[in-house]
Amino acid sequence: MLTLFHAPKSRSTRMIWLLEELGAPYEVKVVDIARRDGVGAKDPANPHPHKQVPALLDDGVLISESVAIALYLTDKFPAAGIGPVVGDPLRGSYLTWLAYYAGVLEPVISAHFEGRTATDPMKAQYEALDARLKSALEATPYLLGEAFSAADIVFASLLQFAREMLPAHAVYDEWLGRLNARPALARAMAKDAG
Ligand SMILES: N[C@@H](CCC(=O)N[C@@H](CS)C(=O)NCC(=O)O)C(=O)O
Repeated sequence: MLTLFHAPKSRSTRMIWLLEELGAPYEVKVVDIARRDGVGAKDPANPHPHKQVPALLDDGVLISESVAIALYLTDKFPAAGIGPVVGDPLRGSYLTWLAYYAGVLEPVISAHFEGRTATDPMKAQYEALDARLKSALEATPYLLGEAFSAADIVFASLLQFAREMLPAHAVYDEWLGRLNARPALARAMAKDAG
């Protein structure tokens, strides 16, 4: 049995969306987290090493970090077709986008959130991130091309949470429009509050 450790309106919300897209059997355990505004506290019931969310337990195996969980789940449920598996020509692109999210987007967007992207070198990194995402989405409707994937879930969840983290542009809004229409997202939002 898969158990997702979750806090409403957080980085674990997108994992409910992913589990819904996969049609996976899972349960959600809501845990408290220490939020940026000072509300909440680290929850001893949360197995995450830093008491963050998301965390996933799969029959006693703990997986943390959003992109690791996304990759683990799409590999575990390949029939859903939203995470190219080893041997698929799109596997390289899939791994690239997931690693780019964790290694580049998260730190650059954190810097932007904290007002540290007005001057170089963070300004150049922020602009490069924006340019790379825009050019991918100008070329194809989804990050991996013609088909939706878990990479879209991971990246789009940032803009669903805070649209202003990337500059205004129709290509982002049209992409979000396609994703926001997905029934699995609606189901996930209904479950988000626990
Ligand atoms: N790199 C982690 C970040 C997880 C993270 O920062 N989660 C936030 C919620 S959105 C959290 O648990 N904050 C509480 C804390 O840091 O103690 C991931 O992507 O899974």
